[in-house]
Amino acid sequence: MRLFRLSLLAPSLAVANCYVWPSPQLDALEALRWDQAGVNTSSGTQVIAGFVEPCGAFLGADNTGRANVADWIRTAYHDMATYNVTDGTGGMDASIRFAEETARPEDVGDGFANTLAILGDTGNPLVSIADMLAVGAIMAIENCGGPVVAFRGGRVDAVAPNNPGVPEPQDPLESHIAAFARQNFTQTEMIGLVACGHTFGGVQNAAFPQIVPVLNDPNNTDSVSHFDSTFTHFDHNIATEYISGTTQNPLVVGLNDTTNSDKRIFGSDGNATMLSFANSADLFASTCASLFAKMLNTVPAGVQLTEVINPLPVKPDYLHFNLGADGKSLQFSTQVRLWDLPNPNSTHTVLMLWDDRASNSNSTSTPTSTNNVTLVPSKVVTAAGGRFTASWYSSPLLTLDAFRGITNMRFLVDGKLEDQDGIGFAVADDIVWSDTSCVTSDFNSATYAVAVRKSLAPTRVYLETPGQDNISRPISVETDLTLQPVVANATYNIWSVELNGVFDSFTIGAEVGGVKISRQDPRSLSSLEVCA
Ligand code: HEM
Ligand SMILES: *[C@@H]1O[C@H](CO)[C@@H](O)[C@H](O)[C@H]1NC(C)=O
Ligand SMILES: *[C@@H]1O[C@H](CO)[C@@H](O)[C@H](O)[C@H]1NC(C)=O
Ligand SMILES: *[C@@H]1O[C@H](CO)[C@@H](O)[C@H](O)[C@H]1NC(C)=O
Ligand SMILES: *[C@@H]1O[C@H](CO)[C@@H](O)[C@H](O)[C@H]1NC(C)=O
Ligand SMILES: *[C@@H]1O[C@H](CO)[C@@H](O)[C@H](O)[C@H]1NC(C)=O
Ligand SMILES: *[C@@H]1O[C@H](CO)[C@@H](O)[C@H](O)[C@H]1NC(C)=O
Ligand SMILES: *[C@@H]1O[C@H](CO)[C@@H](O)[C@H](O)[C@H]1NC(C)=O
Ligand SMILES: *[C@@H]1O[C@H](CO)[C@@H](O)[C@H](O)[C@H]1NC(C)=O
Ligand SMILES: *[C@@H]1O[C@H](CO)[C@@H](O)[C@H](O)[C@H]1NC(C)=O
Ligand SMILES: *[C@@H]1O[C@H](CO)[C@@H](O)[C@H](O)[C@H]1NC(C)=O
Ligand SMILES: CC(=O)N[C@H]1CO[C@H](CO)[C@@H](O)[C@@H]1O
Repeated sequence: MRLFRLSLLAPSLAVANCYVWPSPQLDALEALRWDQAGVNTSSGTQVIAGFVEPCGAFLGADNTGRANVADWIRTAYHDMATYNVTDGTGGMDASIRFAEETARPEDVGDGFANTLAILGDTGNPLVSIADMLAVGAIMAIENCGGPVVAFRGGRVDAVAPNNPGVPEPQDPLESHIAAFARQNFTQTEMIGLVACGHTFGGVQNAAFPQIVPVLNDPNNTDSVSHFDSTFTHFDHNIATEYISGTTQNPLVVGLNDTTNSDKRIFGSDGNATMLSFANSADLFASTCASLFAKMLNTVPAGVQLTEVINPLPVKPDYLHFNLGADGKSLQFSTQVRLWDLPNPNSTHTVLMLWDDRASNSNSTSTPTSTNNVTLVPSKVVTAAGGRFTASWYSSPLLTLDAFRGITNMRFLVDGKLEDQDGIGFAVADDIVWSDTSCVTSDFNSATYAVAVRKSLAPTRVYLETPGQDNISRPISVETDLTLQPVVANATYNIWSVELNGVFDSFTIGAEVGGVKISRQDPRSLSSLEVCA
């Protein structure tokens, strides 16, 4: 009994504020937020990490004086800066993607377009562009020397541009104070947020020729005058250099005092805030963590953000299913991500136990089941600038009885039960790929076949592929499948479609009682067997 209590206590502390897996939108946001360097950086939303590190990189070019990380942060601020706390319009909603906004003098420069282009069409309909912009800014901060910034998801993409509202360098101090007040930031918060942002990047000649001249520096071909001496990293040098009078910040020591906005802002409380930052790197970091979170969470009225998304300690992912051509065997494999294991590089014992339609859940503290398999380590990756590790373990390809299927998983990690406080990890085996999917030998035509448990009785079954609507929001493009002749006494019905010359990657969806269900198990023509 004592052991039972202890084993329950430890995970419940670790999973504080975590949601229950599976939850399609939260799973996608959690992956976007926490699966970073080393995890599928060439595909999906994790593409962001590849454009954050190395922190000094700029779109593959060296010596430009620019850094992608600075653009992620400036893009997020300019998107938020339209916020009007009085009527709740504007805020973080990706309205910065509209050409009407980027054409405004307050949004000069190509950094916004570059940043949005990186996101491209990597979208998932469950994750807004605004959420991706927020995560890009957070990764830039965290992975390049800054503090961990709490992330909440659920931003909603604007359908039209917002009113103007980004402060400009030539504006007087009263106008800056008023602009930040409209954005719901006090004067002290304004000083902080500007310093936190301007620890990255600088002012470019191309965008602000009146502030920065052509520098003729082969190490700085875009002629960028940096705000501090470490422009690709988060640190309090923005404050120490300002206070010591050694700063080269072009918005402090610029020749034309009219555009020295940082000088007016930083000095607006007699330097008290900047002095406190110069005196304490820790105070600067913790203040910036709060201010960045507030900036990213400033959203249009009516938008309901999720709770802070913490990493799940145990997260199944990449579940793959294939119903055999005979309809009787079901192939299944999964991976599981274990967060921050002690000694992540040593091999841990990870046993997966599962339930099927003929076995019952066993809720003892050390469950046993003949449905069990040992998972093998696949890779260890890091997140948030090396602060955390994620250890991935994979199952072998299991062959299950199709009728019994799989309903629930639990894990024994070094003997410790991981079952989401008794709930287990529910597995849906109701909409799966069928082995009768195949590609012709010339790779021009493919049959996509999906097996659906008869008990589900969907009205539609379709393939899903990522697309964009006419205002660039991520959507799923659906291709309907046709129900094939029903086989009496089979567990699954087969739905299929034949497509010519289509190289997209598809996931599966179905509509049941007017509700859409989606299964993230992608297949493309190149992953199919050649047709017999
Ligand atoms: C009164 C408020 C502000 C003014 C007048 C201002 C002005 C500027 C100017 C003129 C640039 C140069 C842009 C370029 O050449 O492309 C710049 C860059 C930048 N700003 Fe601000 N800014 C303000 C507030 C902020 C805030 C609150 C943040 C973020 C929290 C921020 C983040 C950045 C970043 C990261 C860059 C560097 C971009 C790059 O190097 O590509 N700024 N800012
Ligand atoms: C903010 O919204 C209020 C209420 O609609 C409006 O009166 C005010 O002009 C707006 N401010 C700006 C700068 O647009
Ligand atoms: C304004 O800022 C305060 C203090 O940070 C915060 O509690 C509040 O939720 C914000 N209000 C709006 C409408 O954004
Ligand atoms: C450019 O950077 C390299 C390496 O940091 C340095 O050796 C060189 O002196 C720099 N050139 C100029 C013109 O500053
Ligand atoms: C200083 O900058 C302001 C705002 O851009 C501009 O109107 C003014 O002409 C500039 N002054 C000089 C001397 O260049
Ligand atoms: C703030 O500090 C800077 C650098 O030491 C100094 O030049 C400036 O006069 C100070 N401003 C105020 C308002 O005290
Ligand atoms: C784990 O191994 C990687 C690669 O070999 C290494 O970079 C990392 O420092 C190791 N981590 C720990 C916690 O030992
Ligand atoms: C659960 O496991 C215990 C211990 O192995 C076993 O005695 C019991 O019969 C199991 N119960 C079920 C419902 O499988
Ligand atoms: C795993 O399954 C085997 C039979 O295949 C069984 O002997 C063993 O007790 C099971 N282990 C656990 C921990 O349930
Ligand atoms: C975009 O599509 C919607 C319908 O989905 C339509 O109402 C709207 O007019 C379209 N807008 C543009 C700019 O084409
Ligand atoms: C129908 O399917 C079940 C489950 O696969 C099987 O046990 C049963 O023998 C089948 N009946 C017939 C008539 O094939
Ligand atoms: C951890 C990991 O690498 N997961 C997956 C990345 O994407 C490929 C292709 O979708 C999967 O096969 C990996 O298992």
